[in-house]
Amino acid sequence: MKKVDIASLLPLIRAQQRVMLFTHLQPDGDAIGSVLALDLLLKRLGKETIVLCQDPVPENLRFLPGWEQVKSAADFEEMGLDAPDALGISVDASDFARLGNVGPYFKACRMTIKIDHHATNEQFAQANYVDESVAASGVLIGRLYEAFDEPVTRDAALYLYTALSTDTGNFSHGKMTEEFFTQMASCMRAGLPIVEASRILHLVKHPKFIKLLTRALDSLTYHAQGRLTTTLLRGSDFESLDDDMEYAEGIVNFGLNIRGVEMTFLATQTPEGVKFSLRCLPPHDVSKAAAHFGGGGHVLAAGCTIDQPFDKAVSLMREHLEKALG
Ligand SMILES: [Mn+2]
Repeated sequence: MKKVDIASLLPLIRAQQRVMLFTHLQPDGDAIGSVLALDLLLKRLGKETIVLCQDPVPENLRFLPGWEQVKSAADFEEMGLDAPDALGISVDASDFARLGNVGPYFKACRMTIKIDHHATNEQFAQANYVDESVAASGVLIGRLYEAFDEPVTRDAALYLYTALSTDTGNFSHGKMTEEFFTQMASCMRAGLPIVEASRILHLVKHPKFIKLLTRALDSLTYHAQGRLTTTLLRGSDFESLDDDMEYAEGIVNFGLNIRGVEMTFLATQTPEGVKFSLRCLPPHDVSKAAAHFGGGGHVLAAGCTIDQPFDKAVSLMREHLEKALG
């Protein structure tokens, strides 16, 4: 369970012919982009590989060549393979629980490596290559291409760009460095169709998202002299609570990205109670408010659930944040 540098990964990878790749449940662009880029690299090194993830590849990432290679636990069982003589590599999963139902296959591998960039980190592999200073796990995979002296091809460029642009909100936040843009330059050199890909990844939204966004913005209210906003999604705003909930992802940011606003929340009615997504700008800290109500998260982005009637929960949170703003 030790932390290692990139140089010590190379002999571990060279030593194994079969490699099983893993990424986290509810995979995002960094998860899928990084794991497919690594898969491609390993295939070029002559390895037999398989990629496992608990959840399916999201629809907006299905433009990536070979996305179908990401298999579920059920797919793997059907194939009738077994793990023990393989090298297992986990990519972009901060802790073991994030591997979900494919975790046991990782644990069953003869040798395990973890590659990740999260600040909160569980070193659950035998060799852990963790670097919190990079914006995306994709940057670490880019380093592996360099270390193995393998050129970035057009497909690899699509994968790496997907990883790097997803975790930085299309190059608008996160740990963007000179190395980060040098890797982007390699992607451009390889013929990355950046305009088409960024449209698919970052501009085009699902009609269900637009519908929920409309409802949420309709409810937008200013408090604390315009420094705090609130947006609401009630049960009646969803066609079907289970199916539509995932499309509300990202809506909370619209309440924050308004001139003069320093803090916001989106309240969503769920079967478990009222779910709050909190966002703020420095020097504020919404993780404290989330923790106060039994949730958690980061300083600038946090969440919690309050098991109260909708309007009651909303005013509890609003009053709490008004106090926090001072
Ligand atoms: Mn990531």
